[in-house]
Amino acid sequence: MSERTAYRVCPLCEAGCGLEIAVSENGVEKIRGNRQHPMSKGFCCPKGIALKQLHEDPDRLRPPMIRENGQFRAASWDEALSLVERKLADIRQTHGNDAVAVYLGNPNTHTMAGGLFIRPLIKALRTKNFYTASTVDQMPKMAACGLLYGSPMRIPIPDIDHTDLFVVFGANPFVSNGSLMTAPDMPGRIRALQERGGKMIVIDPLRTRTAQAADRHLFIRPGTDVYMLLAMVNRLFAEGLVNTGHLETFIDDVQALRETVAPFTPEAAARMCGIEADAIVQLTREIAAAKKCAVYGRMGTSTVRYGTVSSWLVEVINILTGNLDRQGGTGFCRPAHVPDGSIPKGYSVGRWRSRVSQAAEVSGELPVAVLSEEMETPGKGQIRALLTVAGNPVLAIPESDRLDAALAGLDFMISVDYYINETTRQADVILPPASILCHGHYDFFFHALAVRNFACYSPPVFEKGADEKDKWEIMANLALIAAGKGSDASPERLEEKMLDDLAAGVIKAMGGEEKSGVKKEMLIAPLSGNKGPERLLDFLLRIGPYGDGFGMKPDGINFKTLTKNPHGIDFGPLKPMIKHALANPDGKIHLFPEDMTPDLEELRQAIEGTGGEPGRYLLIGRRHLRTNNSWMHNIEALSANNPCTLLMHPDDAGRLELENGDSAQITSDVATIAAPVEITDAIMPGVVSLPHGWGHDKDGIQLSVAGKNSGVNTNRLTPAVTERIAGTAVLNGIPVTVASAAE
Ligand SMILES: Nc1nc2c(c(=O)[nH]1)N[C@H]1C(S)=C(S)[C@@H](COP(=O)(O)OP(=O)(O)OC[C@H]3O[C@@H](n4cnc5c(=O)[nH]c(N)nc54)[C@H](O)[C@@H]3O)O[C@H]1N2
Ligand SMILES: Nc1nc2c(c(=O)[nH]1)N[C@H]1C(S)=C(S)[C@@H](COP(=O)(O)OP(=O)(O)OC[C@H]3O[C@@H](n4cnc5c(=O)[nH]c(N)nc54)[C@H](O)[C@@H]3O)O[C@H]1N2
Ligand code: SF4
Ligand SMILES: [Mo]
Repeated sequence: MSERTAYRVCPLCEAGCGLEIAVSENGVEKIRGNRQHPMSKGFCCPKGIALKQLHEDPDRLRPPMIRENGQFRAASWDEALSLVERKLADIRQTHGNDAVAVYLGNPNTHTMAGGLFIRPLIKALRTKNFYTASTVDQMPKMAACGLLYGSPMRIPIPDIDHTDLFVVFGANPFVSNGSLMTAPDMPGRIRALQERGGKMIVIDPLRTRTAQAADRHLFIRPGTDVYMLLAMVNRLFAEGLVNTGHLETFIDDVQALRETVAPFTPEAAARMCGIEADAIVQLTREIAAAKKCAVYGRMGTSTVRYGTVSSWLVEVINILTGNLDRQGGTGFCRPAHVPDGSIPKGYSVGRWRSRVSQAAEVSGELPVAVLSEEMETPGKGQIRALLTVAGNPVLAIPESDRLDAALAGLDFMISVDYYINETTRQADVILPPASILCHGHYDFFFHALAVRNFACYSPPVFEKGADEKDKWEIMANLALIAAGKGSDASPERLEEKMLDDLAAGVIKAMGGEEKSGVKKEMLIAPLSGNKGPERLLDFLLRIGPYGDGFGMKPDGINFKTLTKNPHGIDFGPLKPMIKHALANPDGKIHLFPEDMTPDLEELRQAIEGTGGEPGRYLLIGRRHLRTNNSWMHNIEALSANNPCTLLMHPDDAGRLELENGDSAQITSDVATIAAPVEITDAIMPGVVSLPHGWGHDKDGIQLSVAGKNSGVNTNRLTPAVTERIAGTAVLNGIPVTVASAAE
C-alpha cells in the first residue's frame, strides 16, 4: 500500500473535529487536524491524535471472548453468538422479557451503529429494563426541552459564532470541547467572540479553563443554580425586562410563571448560591440588554438535585428575552438526515415505571440509578441478564460497589466492547467490534446538536479483517437473535427490512403505491454505499431537507454527494425555524409545564435556608482534556499528567491540616475512599472535586497502561439519589466529609 491521506471525523467527543490521517503500508503514520474541515479548520486535541494508539493498542480485543471458570478465552463469532442466542432464549422463556436488561454507554452516540441500530435492538428485546448513560448526563435537558418544545430532540444550541453575550452555567467546553453544542475549537470561537466585542460569563464552583478565559467568573455553591436562575426570571418580570418579541404568539402561561417566581428574590438566591444579590441582578440586566445573548447550561445544571428545573429555567431566560430561535441567541438544527416533519410530536415523562422503586420512565428509558436494585430484588421481572454496549457502568453510575456486586449475581452478561475493563470483566461473552478506524462514520446525533448545519461522512480508514465485525453487524446480530431469527441470520436481513420500512413509509406519505406510481424497488435500487448503515444513510439524506428527493430535486444531496465532499458540506448557520421546530401538537411552546410544580414548591419551602450542609463539603466532578470518561486511560500518551486528585481550597486544607499530596479520606453516605489532595484557590471554599472514570484497580481487568495509574472511582461515593423529573443521578453537590487518611 502506498502513502495516502485519509480524512476522518474524530468520533471521540461531540466536537467532531476533522482529522487528516497519513497512512503508509505500516498503518497510521501521523494524525493531525484537517485544515480543510469547515467546522474545525485544523483544530484537534490530543485524544484525536491518539486514535493511532487506540487502533494499535495490544490490549484491545480482537476475537470474541467467552468467560469460563473465571478465565477469558478467545472464541469464534459463531460460538459466541450461538451461546448468546441460547442463554437469552432460556432466560426470556423462563423469566420473561424484562429479565434481560440493556445498558448503552456514551460511545453509542458516536457511531453509525448507535444512530441506526439501537432502535431495532431495543424493539426486539421487548424489555422495559432499558438504561443508558443519559440519566447520568443530559436527560434533564432532554426532558426540559421535551416538555417545552414537544420533543427531547429539539434542543436549542447556543449560536456562539454570532452572539454578543455567552453565559455558561456549569460547563467547561475548553476542556470537554463542548456538549449539546458541537463547536470544535471552543477557545478559538470564544476568542473570536471577544474580538468582536462580545463577552463570556461563566458560573461554576471551579475556576476552570473556560472560566479563566471568561470576562467574568462567578463561583457558585454546587446544586444551587436553580435559585440563581429563578431569581433571574424573577428580576426579568419585576424590572419589566421581558421581551419575547417574535416568540410572543407561541407562548402561554406567562402570568402563572410570573407569580410562581415572585418569592425567589436575588437576596434569597444569594444566601443559597454564595453569589451576591447585586451580581445576580446585574447579570440579568446584561442579558436583557444584550442584542444577542445565549444562556447555556450543561453538566453542572443537569446532574444536580434540580437538574430538569434548572435546564428548563435556562430555556425560560432565553425565551423571555427573545433570544430563542434568533441568530446570535440559541437555535435549532436542521440536520441533513432528519426529514422535515419526521420528529414525533408530543412529550411526557412517566409513561411507565420501574418495578422496585417505581421510578418514572423518561424518554423511553429507566434511570440508571435503579439498575442495581432491579438486579438485586427478587420477584417477577427481576433482571437476570444484562447486555452492555459501549459502556462502563461500574465506573460511570452511582453506588458502584453495589452495581459491581449485583453484576456478579447475574445469570448471564454480554458486553459489546473493545476492552476487558471494570464492567466487562464480569461478562460471560464479550463481542469486540473492529478497530475504531475500520468503520464508516456519520454523526447522526451531533449533526443535530451543532452550531451550524453541517454533514460529513468519513469512509473507513482501513478495511476490517475477514474475521472481524463492524459495530452495526454486531448490533444487527443481537437484534436478530432477540427477534428469534437466529444467531446465523445475516445482518443484511435487518438492514433490508429497515430499508423496506423506510420505503413503505415514503410511499404511504405519497398516498400509496397506486396513487403515486412509486414502488419500493424504485427507492431502494438507486441507493449507494455499503450495505448496512451507509445505504440507510443515503435513504435518509435523499428524503432529508437538503436531499435530492430521489431525483425530484436535482440540486439536492445524497450519499454520493457526501463521498465527493470528504471534508463535509456546510449548509450554513442555524436559521430561525420556530414554527417548524416546535413539536407540541398545539404548535406552541409550553412555557410552564406542570411537571415543574412539585420541585418548585419544594424549592419555595427551602428558600429560607442556606445552600450546603454544615460540617460537610460538597463534592463535584471534573474532566481533563486527556481523558474521555473512563475509557482512554490505557493510552500512554494520554494517561500521563492526569491527576486523579481531590481539589481543595487552601483554607479548607489548612483547617484539616492537609498538604499537597497528602492522602485524604472522603466519606459520603454510601462509601469511603482515599485520594491525594491537590490544594488550589481555583475551587470555591467548602467544595471539593474529584474527576470520574478512574479506579482501574479491579482484579481481572486487562488494561496494562491504565492499571499503572489507576486512580480512584468517585462514583463509589455517589448515592443513588436522582433529581425528580428526569430521574437523573445527582453527581454534583454530593455532601461528604474529608479527613486526613493518616489519622
Ligand atoms: N476531555 C474530555 N472531554 C469530554 C469528556 C471527558 O471525559 N473528557 N466527556 C464528554 C462527555 S460524556 C460529556 S457529557 C461532556 C460534558 O461537558 P461539560 O458539561 O462541558 O463538562 P464538565 O467538565 O462536566 O463541566 C461541568 C462543569 O460544571 C461545574 N459544576 C459542577 N457542579 C456545578 C453546579 O452545581 N453548578 C454549576 N454552575 N457548575 C457546576 C464543574 O465544576 C464543571 O466545570 O464532556 C465530553 N467531553
Ligand atoms: N461522578 C461522575 N460520574 C459520571 C460523570 C460525571 O461527570 N461525574 N459523567 C457521566 C457521563 S456524562 C457519561 S456520558 C458517563 C459515561 O459512562 P459510560 O458511557 O458508561 O462509560 P465510558 O467511560 O464512556 O465507557 C465507554 C465504553 O465503551 C467502549 N467503547 C468505546 N467506543 C466503542 C464503540 O464504538 N463500540 C463499542 N462497542 N464500545 C466502545 C470503551 O472501551 C468503554 O468500555 O459517565 C457518567 N458518570
Ligand atoms: S476535541 Fe473531541 S472530536 Fe476533536 S480531536 Fe479532540 S476528542 Fe476528537
Ligand atoms: Mo456524557
